[in-house]
Amino acid sequence: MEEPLVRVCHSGTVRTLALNRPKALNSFTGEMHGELRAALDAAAADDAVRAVLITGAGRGFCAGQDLNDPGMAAGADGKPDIAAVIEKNYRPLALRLQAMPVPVVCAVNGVAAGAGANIALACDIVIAAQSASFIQAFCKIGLIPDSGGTYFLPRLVGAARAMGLAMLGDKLPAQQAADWGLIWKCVPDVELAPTVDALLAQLAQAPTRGLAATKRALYASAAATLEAQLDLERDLQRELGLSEDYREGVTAFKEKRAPRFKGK
Ligand code: T3D
Repeated sequence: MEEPLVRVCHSGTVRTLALNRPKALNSFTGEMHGELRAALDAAAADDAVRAVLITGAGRGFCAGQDLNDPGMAAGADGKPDIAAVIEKNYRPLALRLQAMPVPVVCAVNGVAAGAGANIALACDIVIAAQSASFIQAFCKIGLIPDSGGTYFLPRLVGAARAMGLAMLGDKLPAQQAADWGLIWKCVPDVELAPTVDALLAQLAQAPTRGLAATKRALYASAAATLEAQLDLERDLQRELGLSEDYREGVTAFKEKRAPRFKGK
């Protein structure tokens, strides 16, 4: 049987999606995009899923677009039509990740280059192994950071570092990425799996609707006034105040016990 390009595995309430083209450092083909899109849509639609993990098989996380993919769009005139590839694959992927109704953790197990780096940044919490690195490789082939790179980089690390990373394409080691605030955490390689497991266990038992609303509010703040943000916070809290999880959280506090959230 042929290996899937995205390995999907479900354990408890956690859905794991592993990019699975290890010989080409899990670089994206159109086919792999299709599988990832379908897997994310399925996870989003499944009430049994309360956290998603994205990682890579083998020694790399993802080397961005597969530069050998024969499926790379060529326009009618035979010239490359990169906009078509972005429109079909990368744009929907970044937006899908942002809109996931459950937390998405990215475990960066090795090099994350080009769109591979920026798709990691589109996830909610990024943990990297110490041997991993982030490379805005686009400048080496005459392109700009895409897949949200020009959005995420300045917001996460500031304009000066964003510009340096994007214009030089240097390898940023995982520890430095964590020190700069590009990612949540860098851990020794042997601790990546247990750290990620513990994080997923925590997220999968959390009040899922509250986390989804938190994510929505934080993303919205990037382009909002304080007034608009206060309005959004009020509206989201109104909805959450009616949730079962809010009732359970307050009850558990009063009863001095651990809450049992259902994600409802
Ligand atoms: O359509 C569009 O172009 C629009 C979308 C653009 C989005 C983008 O992502 S553009 C950026 C594309 N990515 C790159 O430019 C990164 C290219 N890769 C590298 O620079 C290096 O491979 C790495 C720095 C990521 C890792 O270096 P290293 O020394 O650890 O590994 P390696 O030996 O270079 O690669 C291992 C294998 O993976 C190798 O295959 P081989 O020789 O063993 O058969 C290499 O060719 C393959 N590989 C790595 N990256 C890609 C790739 N094959 C196809 N596409 C790749 N992007």
